[in-house]
Amino acid sequence: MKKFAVKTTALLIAAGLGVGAAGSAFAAESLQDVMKRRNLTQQDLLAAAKTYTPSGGRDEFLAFASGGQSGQMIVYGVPSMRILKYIGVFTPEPWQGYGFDEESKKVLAGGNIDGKSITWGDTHHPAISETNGEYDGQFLFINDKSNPRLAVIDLRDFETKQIVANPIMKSEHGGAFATPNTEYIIEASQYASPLENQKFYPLEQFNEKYRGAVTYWKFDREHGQLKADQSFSLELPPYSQDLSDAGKLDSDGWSFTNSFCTERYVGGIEKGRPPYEAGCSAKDTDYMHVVNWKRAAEIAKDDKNVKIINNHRVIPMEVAIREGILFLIPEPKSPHGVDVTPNGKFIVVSGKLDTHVSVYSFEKIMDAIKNKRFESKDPYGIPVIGMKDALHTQVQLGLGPLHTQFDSKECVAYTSLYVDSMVAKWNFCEGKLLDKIAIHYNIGHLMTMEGDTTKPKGKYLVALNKLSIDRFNPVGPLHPQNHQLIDISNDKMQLLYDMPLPLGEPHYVVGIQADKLKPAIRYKVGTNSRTDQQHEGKVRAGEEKTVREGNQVKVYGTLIRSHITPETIEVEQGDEVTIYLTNLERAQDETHGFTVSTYNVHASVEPGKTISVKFKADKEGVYPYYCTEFCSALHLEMQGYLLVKPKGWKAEEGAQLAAANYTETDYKNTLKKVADTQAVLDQVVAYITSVNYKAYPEVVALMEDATDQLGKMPDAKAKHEAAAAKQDWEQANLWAEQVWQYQVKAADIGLRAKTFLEQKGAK
Ligand code: K7E
Ligand code: CUA
Repeated sequence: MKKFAVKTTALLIAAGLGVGAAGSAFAAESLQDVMKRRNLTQQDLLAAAKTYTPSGGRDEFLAFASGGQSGQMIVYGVPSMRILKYIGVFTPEPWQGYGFDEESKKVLAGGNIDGKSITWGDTHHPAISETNGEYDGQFLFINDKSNPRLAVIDLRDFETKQIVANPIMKSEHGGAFATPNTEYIIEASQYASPLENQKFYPLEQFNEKYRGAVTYWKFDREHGQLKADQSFSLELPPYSQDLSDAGKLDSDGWSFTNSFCTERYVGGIEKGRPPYEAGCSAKDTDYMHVVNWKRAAEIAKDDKNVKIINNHRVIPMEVAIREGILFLIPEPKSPHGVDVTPNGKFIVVSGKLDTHVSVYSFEKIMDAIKNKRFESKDPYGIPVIGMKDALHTQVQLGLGPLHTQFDSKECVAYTSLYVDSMVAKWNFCEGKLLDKIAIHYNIGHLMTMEGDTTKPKGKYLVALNKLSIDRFNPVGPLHPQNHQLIDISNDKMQLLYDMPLPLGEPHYVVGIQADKLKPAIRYKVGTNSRTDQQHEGKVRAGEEKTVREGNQVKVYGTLIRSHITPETIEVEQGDEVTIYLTNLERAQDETHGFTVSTYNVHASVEPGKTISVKFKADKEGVYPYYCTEFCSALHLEMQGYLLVKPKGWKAEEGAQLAAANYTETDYKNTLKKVADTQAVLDQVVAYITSVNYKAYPEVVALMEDATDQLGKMPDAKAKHEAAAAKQDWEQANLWAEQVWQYQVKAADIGLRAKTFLEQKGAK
């Protein structure tokens, strides 16, 4: 450590590059100079000042974006638009061992459908758990449109904990949407198919045998799990159900799901008919489904009200009609986006092929239902409420309205206009257009901070654009996605920043006030992070062991800077090997990784976590294993060998490891180095203990780690002294070197603690 620093400085001086000289050359440039050199306007500077986050600064909001066809999620900060994390969800994500250690493989296996593993997903709509209609920052949900699945991510560690497959759908789009207290996560089908999912029915039987559905997944907040046995669905007509939203406040207990292709058009060219796009958009209106989910949840509990399909409780349409829990309302031409206003009084629907947004009044809808004022029934007998009986207002916004989000200012909404490539700001109470801003290009969803809750936070809007065309340096025919940040704190919207997203096409993103999140610093030692339980493979320092039962070899090991215990694993060809590893670190961010050459295993082991990797040692040979995360100065030395011996192999009698022939002088030099380092260490410790370091939990954790490292010193010291007494300079020197290793690691931690305390101005 110290040695490296000295060397680098010496090199710099030798090269004649004083740090001060280089710094002052830049300091001479004024703001005006920079503006001229980089061709920046006053407007640019203002935008920069609104987004720039100085080094070490934090963002006010965090955004969770779906990764579209990447099957993952992307976390970034607002307003800096800095990407903070990719979360592996439906697709293996090697950097965090997702899909390469046993614990995460189990999570992914939860998404198997009919026993088949599906390692990709089309993630669309993230949702944050809510309490009383407000984000509570505890859990995140995301759907997979292609393979109808839903995932749960715990926001304490930003890891995926559960994936469930929908038992009756073949595709789903209208998820995930949380009810105001996260009682249920709503998931609606998209392309109708037979609910039994097992049998073939020809397209000619579409109207009779194909069905849509909406599933209400029960969420058990205490265990952070979706409960399949307490979940239920509502059978729906074979319209293409689209997005959903849960009612809130006044409309709590109800949910709204729109649809397109209520023409029930099928066939297309191969059946001698026009394509789907023509047949599915012929009518002037489609239907919004209005569901009383609170009543439905009660009804679903009674066996006589449900059909059990694939072990799942489904309320048939006739029961829903009989019980008065399902209604339809016409909505204009190929609707998309259904968004309940923060006060819960209105439902905003956009028609992709209409220039209006339609604002429905929940009060009027309830009035029509109460007075049985229906204009007709659909072909399945579902009562249809007349549009005029439900509409509050319609506002002409522009071409291709899609999605709507809300401001902290009362009655203010923002709607994306796909065809116009604009965002419209408007007032949903008075039905008035307020402002428009051009975006680049073809916006899909948009997001305001906590903009789909009962208490939107305003300030920023992110436009999720479908094309970026000329916004970035081209990187081949496929350009990055573009999230554009817009300032909405004033009457006029202002474009602030273009952010390229290089991982899939995010459809939707949710933004939460960052201070609502309370991510953990480390796990309780021995935690299986995917289940939150103590891991069967955990061990403490000194308890490491290898156990063999038949051809099953289980290695119980630990990781701590810069050492993997054990450093040699010997097995026979054909053995089934499981390696459990516990990270014993307490210091913040002190993660180790683990892999074994060519066995396709990898794990990311954060402080306190226990993981396991499993493989069959099917080839004889020598396989290095090592830590994959640069964790300390001697990270590269954090290594070991898996030795796979052919069956029946015997070691040669008296064979020995090669020695380096260290001398007494080497030993003495090492002792000197140890003494010098101790002096540095003493200074650091003196400083830390001279201030109130105990007031800082981060530092207390670091000190525990340092004490751990130093605690190992006496043993190594006794060993080098004993070897020296026997004039075994080889052993003496190496054990003295090991003492120095412990010192270096303690010094590394100590210096980090010291810097931290100095920055915090500890007294
Ligand atoms: Cu409009 Cu899948 Cu939410 Cu895309 S959906 S835009
Ligand atoms: Cu541990 Cu690198």
